[in-house]
Amino acid sequence: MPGTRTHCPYCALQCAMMLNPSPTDADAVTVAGRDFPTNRGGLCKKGWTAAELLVSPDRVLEPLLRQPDGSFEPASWSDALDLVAAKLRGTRAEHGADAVGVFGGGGLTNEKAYQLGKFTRVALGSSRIDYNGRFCMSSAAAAGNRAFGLDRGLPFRVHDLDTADTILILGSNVAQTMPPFIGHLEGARAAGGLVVVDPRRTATARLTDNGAGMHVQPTPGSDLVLLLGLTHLVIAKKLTDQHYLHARTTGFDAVRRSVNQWWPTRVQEHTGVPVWQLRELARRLAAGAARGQATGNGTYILTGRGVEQHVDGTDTATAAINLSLVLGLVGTTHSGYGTLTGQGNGQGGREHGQKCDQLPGYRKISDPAARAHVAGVWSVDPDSLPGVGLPAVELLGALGEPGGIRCLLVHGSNVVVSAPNANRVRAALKTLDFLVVADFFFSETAVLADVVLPVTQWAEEEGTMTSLEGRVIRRRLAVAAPEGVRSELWIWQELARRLDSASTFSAEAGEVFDELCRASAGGLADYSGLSYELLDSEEPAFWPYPAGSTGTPRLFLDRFAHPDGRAHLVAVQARRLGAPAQVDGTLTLITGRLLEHYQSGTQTRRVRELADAQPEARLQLHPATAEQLGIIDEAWVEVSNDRGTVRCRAQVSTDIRFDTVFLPFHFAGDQRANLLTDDETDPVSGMPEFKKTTVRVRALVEAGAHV
Ligand SMILES: Nc1nc2c(c(=O)[nH]1)N[C@H]1C(S)=C(S)[C@@H](COP(=O)(O)OP(=O)(O)OC[C@H]3O[C@@H](n4cnc5c(=O)[nH]c(N)nc54)[C@H](O)[C@@H]3O)O[C@H]1N2
Ligand SMILES: Nc1nc2c(c(=O)[nH]1)N[C@H]1C(S)=C(S)[C@@H](COP(=O)(O)OP(=O)(O)OC[C@H]3O[C@@H](n4cnc5c(=O)[nH]c(N)nc54)[C@H](O)[C@@H]3O)O[C@H]1N2
Ligand code: SF4
Ligand SMILES: [Mo]
Repeated sequence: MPGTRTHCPYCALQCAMMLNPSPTDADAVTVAGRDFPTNRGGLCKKGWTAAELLVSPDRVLEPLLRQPDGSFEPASWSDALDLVAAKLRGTRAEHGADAVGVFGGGGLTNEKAYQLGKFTRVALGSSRIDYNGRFCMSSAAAAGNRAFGLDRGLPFRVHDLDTADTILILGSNVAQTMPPFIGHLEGARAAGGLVVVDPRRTATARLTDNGAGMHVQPTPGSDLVLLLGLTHLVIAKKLTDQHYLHARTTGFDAVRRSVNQWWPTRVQEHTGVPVWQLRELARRLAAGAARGQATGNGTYILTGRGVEQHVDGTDTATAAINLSLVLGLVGTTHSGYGTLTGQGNGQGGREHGQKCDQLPGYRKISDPAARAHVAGVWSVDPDSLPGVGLPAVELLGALGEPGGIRCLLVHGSNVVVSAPNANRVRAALKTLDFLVVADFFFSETAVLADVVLPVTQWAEEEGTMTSLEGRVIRRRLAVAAPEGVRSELWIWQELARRLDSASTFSAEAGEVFDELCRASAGGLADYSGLSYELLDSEEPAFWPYPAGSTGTPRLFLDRFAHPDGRAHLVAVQARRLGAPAQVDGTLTLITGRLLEHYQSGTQTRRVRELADAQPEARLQLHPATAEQLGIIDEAWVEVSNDRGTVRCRAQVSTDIRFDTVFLPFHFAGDQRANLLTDDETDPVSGMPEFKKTTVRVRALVEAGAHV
């Protein structure tokens, strides 16, 4: 039997792989890397082990209904869906359509993301849908929209980076979060042009160790000041690209004035980055940009969650864009700014209607023309479509509140582990009248559900994903799904029918994709020229891809997406200078990822090789801090603040600033980093503060006591 060409189920790099029939087990497949411009046959260990989960003994294999005594009992699909439909109807009748909420995910295919948005607005009539991309891409997306008029994570191809002269990476640990990606940094690295900004000396930061690279190690949350300071230096030293600013942008004067006060010693004071490093970095970026114009080997600025997941994340991403614009990098043939999208379909998942203010094609639900177009495709009255709903953190905050949400459907997120202020989220979920979780495993969120609906996994379904470079790719069915599980497209079709929906819902991925393409036509994320046939030919397919076009590998070459065709520099200010941590014995906690685990860990904690390599959370802290607190490597510690307490072992390491500690967020129970994080959000994007939390740390036993 021939193998199946597909892509990895996990992150946004969407490495290409083959799924081949297993020689030993007729029901199983094995994974092999496949040549593709992004991964060139390479995979990380999550990708290599991905197929194990298809045959995991932990799989939920039939719908489960909670019983009055709290236990779960299996049920038939028709009984389970009848019950869900009855509860949805009852809630709507008693409390109104907005009392039903929907929480989606950036791991869903484009077809599912689109259908979930339509199902919520049409079959449920509710405005209250949002998704976990709010925790992930929202700040960068908001910054991209206001600067360029369009949000595509990388407005260029990943392999365009291969020939770069200089690459500045802020707050991303790609060496662990997208390992094959670092192949594309090799050129800049060899040229001594790789610069990594991270409070930790990560595997990515260590790539700069070849003599000429730079690792800049600011205090957490100070990147906005750092970027304002770099922009100040570029302007003060007259290193801006005046011709570019004049021809292609607006807003430079306001930005020039806004960075005036950020002279290097003041930036040093607030970021901990030495003046010499600031000057050197500004000089390098400008020299790289100038060289690029002659050689075509460009300069790129890339941001990740480390700088975006803050309450000033939108402004920080905006400041990174402003710096790129004053250097003349964006919308050229050889340079650029980009954000590294995270989840498998983090890009497509934010284009087709899962966001609370959005309709397919990256349209605004508040725009009458967009409503009319999409309502036409759905054959419903535009006035029947609800308005803007609530962004994720507010949506979770409305659970069980008066006038809030009584009934919630979760598709593709494990909020009990991954949402900020996890104690509050868990308590709020328990106040609901009815919680439905669709998953393939008993996630920590599914455990709280009234109904668990078991769904197909990646290799058991057809669909499309849009990768971090805006390339639409095919996910293909390689194995039959276990008998008792169903696709979400089928589930929504069945529920919509039971709810007497005004529009029809197909359960065929190809049909849903064709409808999505029509709904997106004329929108910013226009897919109307795409089809499964074209994608199956493996022709590169970068959106916008209007009918009759051949797609857009590099965006903005002629114009930006604002009506005036220009990029907009937006002046931003650092409002959150606060006292440095440690003044009263507190430390700054940052959270993030380990190579072996994916997100809330529902999947990777069930893969033996990955769980053995990283079985539990460990708090990374500096030896000097550890000594002060009487903590030795591997000893148990307690990390706490007003919101919660985490207990885990210590990992003493010089790879982190002495005033900062780090926890991965992949673990459950009292090792959830999100027991500590705050649910305060960025006012523009709704992004919570995941990367800067004040905590106290203490040893749970005297150092050495248990040796
Ligand atoms: N192994 C693995 N890979 C993944 C994922 C996963 O869960 N596991 N998830 C995928 C998803 S959804 C995403 S969004 C991406 C995320 O990919 P990344 O953005 O690379 O991941 P993070 O580890 O969250 O954060 C990156 C770095 O930001 C640093 N950081 C923290 N605070 C600050 C700060 O204030 N300033 C600066 N400059 N840096 C800071 C952290 O030390 C960390 O090394 O990864 C994707 N790939
Ligand atoms: N402290 C802290 N918290 C964070 C972050 C951080 O850096 N620090 N990062 C944030 C970021 S960037 C992200 S993206 C989020 C991610 O966090 P989550 O939203 O929790 O993401 P996953 O763990 O991928 O959850 C997906 C769940 O859906 C299931 N699933 C996968 N595919 C499908 C599908 O197609 N359908 C259905 N129904 N279920 C599916 C999986 O089994 C899993 O249980 O976490 C955020 N939380
Ligand atoms: S880098 Fe991402 S897409 Fe590639 S194999 Fe690893 S998890 Fe999968
Ligand atoms: Mo993410």
